Amino acid sequence: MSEAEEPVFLRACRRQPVPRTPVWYMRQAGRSLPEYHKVRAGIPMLEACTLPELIVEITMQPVRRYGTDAAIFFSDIMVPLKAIGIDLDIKPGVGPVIADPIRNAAALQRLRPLEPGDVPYVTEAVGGLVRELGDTPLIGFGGAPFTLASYLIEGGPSKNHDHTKAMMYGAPDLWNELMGRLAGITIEWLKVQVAAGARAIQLFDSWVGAVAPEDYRRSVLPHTSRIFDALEGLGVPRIHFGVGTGELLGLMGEAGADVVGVDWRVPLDEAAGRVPFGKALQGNLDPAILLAPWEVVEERALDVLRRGRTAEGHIFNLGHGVLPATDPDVLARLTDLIHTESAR
Ligand code: 1CP
Repeated sequence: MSEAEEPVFLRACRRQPVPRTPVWYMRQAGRSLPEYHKVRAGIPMLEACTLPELIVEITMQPVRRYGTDAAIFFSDIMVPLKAIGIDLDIKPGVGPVIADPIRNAAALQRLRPLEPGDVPYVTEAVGGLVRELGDTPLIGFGGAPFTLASYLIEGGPSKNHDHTKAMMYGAPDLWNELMGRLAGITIEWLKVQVAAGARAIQLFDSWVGAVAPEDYRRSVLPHTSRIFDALEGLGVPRIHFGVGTGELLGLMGEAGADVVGVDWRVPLDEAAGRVPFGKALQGNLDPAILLAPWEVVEERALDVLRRGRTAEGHIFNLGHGVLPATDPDVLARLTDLIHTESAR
């Protein structure tokens, strides 16, 4: 395929001209879709992530329904940690829960490197998806070290990340060892997906907005940069996303991704001025807006589109994941709106 014929999603990631703005949604697969609840019934989340046929079906569901410009692999950021033997579960209505949180050097020994043979179902599922998807690119993804560390140290979802920050501030050697091991695991996890056919990757640092810029620079950036550096030679666009990261957008840009994800708190024209030169932006409609009447959705979505035009490249998305209560028909209408209006 010549470069001119590459899918619009990949071209926007590379800051090339596009005939219309590409659209996909974080959490487009999953809880907001009735067909998802149907196929997942009775199958625990982590088990679902090891079943290639089910992974393919769930990943395809939103692509079929909405005609999004990219698919996101159905898995979870915790799957590679489960695969190396960490005792964890994903509890319905809660999220990841770790049986024995990692808070000292001895516990760190449980974090061994990931090998491709630990996740054969990922290779199989990505291969199956590449066949099903045709031209639509598959986005592989993984958790960034800070966000994974937070789950491992806190033992589950956390509001203030107290224990995590206590280690970051108070035990820098232990912190760096933990972050280094997690970066290594994520590098392997992402490489497996790209080797099997994923055409872009997204690194989720969902909770890193809790960290101040100087601490991000000192304690997070080196580890995250290592991941983007390790993937550079693979030739797939790299997307970097976090929530509440308005003050970190410049530093996240420095970490090395091609595309910086923006949540709904910073308008895209403002965000474009905060990231270094040479970055595309992804975002950033507040997911809660989809619960408002259509006129509101339309007005706000067009505003995102307008502001996105000031960026070097723009991929339309929500500022965070689709909320479970979202009406899928609204997402279908939104996708059509973005496709039509951005082509004018
Ligand atoms: O049973 C269920 O349906 C559980 C809900 C669920 C789903 C559908 C969880 C539990 N994970 C997932 C899939 C998932 N997780 C995807 C699928 C693809 C898609 O986006 O369509 C992705 C990309 C993730 C990534 C993920 N997991 C992130 C980063 C993205 C984000 O939302 O910020 C995080 C933080 C997790 C942890 C996690 N897993 C599940 C939940 C509910 C959570 C968050 C818990 C918390 O609030 O801390």
